[in-house]
Amino acid sequence: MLSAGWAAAAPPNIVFIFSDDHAFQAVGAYGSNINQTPNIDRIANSGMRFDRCYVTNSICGPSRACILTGKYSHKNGFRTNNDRFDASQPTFAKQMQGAGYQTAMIGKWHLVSDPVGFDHWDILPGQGRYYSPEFITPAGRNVEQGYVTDVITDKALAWLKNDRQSDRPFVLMMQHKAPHRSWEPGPEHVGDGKGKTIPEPETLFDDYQNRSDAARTATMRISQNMNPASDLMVFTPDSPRGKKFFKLTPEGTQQAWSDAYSEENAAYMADPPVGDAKTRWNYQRYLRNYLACVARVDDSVGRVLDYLDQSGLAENTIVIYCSDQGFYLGEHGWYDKRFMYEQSLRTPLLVRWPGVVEPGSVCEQIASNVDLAETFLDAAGLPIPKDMQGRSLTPLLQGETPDDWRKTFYYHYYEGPPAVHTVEQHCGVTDGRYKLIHFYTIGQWELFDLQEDPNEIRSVYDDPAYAGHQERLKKELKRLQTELEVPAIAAAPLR
Ligand code: SGN
Ligand code: CA
Repeated sequence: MLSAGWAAAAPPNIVFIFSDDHAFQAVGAYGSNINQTPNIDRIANSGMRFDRCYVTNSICGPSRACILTGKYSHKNGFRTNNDRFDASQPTFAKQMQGAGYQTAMIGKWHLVSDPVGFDHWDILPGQGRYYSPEFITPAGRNVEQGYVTDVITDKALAWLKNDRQSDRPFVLMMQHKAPHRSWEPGPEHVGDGKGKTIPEPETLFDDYQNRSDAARTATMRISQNMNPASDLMVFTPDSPRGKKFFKLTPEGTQQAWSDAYSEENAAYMADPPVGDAKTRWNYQRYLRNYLACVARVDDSVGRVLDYLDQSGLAENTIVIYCSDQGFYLGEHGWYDKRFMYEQSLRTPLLVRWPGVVEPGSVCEQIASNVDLAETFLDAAGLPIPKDMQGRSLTPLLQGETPDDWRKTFYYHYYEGPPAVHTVEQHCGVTDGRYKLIHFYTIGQWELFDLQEDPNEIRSVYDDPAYAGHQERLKKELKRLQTELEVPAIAAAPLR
């Protein structure tokens, strides 16, 4: 059973609340100027906010595989969303289950093979649906009525109430689909934001100059790459998209939807905006829907925190809020993720651990999704396998920074064109201020100084004033590739 570690006297439970594509810019605790997240902020207020939590590969499946294994994509084999997770490999879940923890995985999984290492699993197929979502369990498939964020929360609470064994510590992974594209708000929030104007980011009209070709060739522009009907809810109830949508929604949704959108949609269809006006219109509608999806995730967090309080579990339960990666909310004129630029490299990470984490604390050290597996094992007092590539966050959570904590971070994105959004493959290194990116399939580099250029709109690669940093980071990139055993990429063709 549970091994003798520093926490073994009363091994803590872990509730891991995960969302999909939730940008830190849309979290109150991170200083959002576009929305409020009072419940997610409860975790920050009673725990620690990580301001530099970087993902190893900013995309869904790879982030999940990284979290399970504590390894980079090239080690766990899940580099792109087209891969299949090799479920025979070690994961923190298997190890914790083997040590006596009760383990549950509920919600979005996206790793193709069935979950292993979980006593209970109830997952969405692939991306899942917002309304009337289908779920897969070991016993088969079921379609559930209602809105996906609510259904996942209900299932997680039901597991805590009915299936949890009080004599075992547990790990509950509650993994939301929201706020992933196609940004369909739930019934409670469908009217949110009507008539309000959301502030625009400084780089909404980015011209993609002074950088490599990669930013310019990516197809994730709010101005051009959004489909009005499927991305922005510009449809009528009797149009093909409208019919498809309302077929799945509960009674009453159509009225709420009509109150919220039909007038604006009619105006849009009569006289579609063009040029900058189109970008602005799309941005407003995109953000309105996205933030309404976030609002329900926030409600879900509130329900779970309330239950932990009421049940008395809160005291010995670590609660984590995290997203699989960051997201563009109009920065660089974009939606989606993938790039090593800040908005998608960083993901929100908030950790509450009563008696261990100082309430309201902030950590600026470089943390990562690759650290979570080791953190869970360490918190449980279990040994950390030598081949995991992250590091337990427990010292940081206790307010101490080990002298040899990482000063730099390696990133690698593999899902290049022709995959959706046509973002060139790249790898890179950052020390939190300077960032070197190598788009190796097109033979181009970028270097950013985040202090001088926080919006990352002017690469200083080959600028003599930055020659020292360029040289230093190139060496560091090589050093990290060697340390992390990244296979040589030199063979990749130059296009
Ligand atoms: C879908 C989305 C893309 C998104 C990928 C990956 N298109 O293909 O916009 O980048 O998922 O997202 S959609 O029209 O189907 O919404 S991820 O979070 O799973 O990596
Ligand atoms: Ca995602």
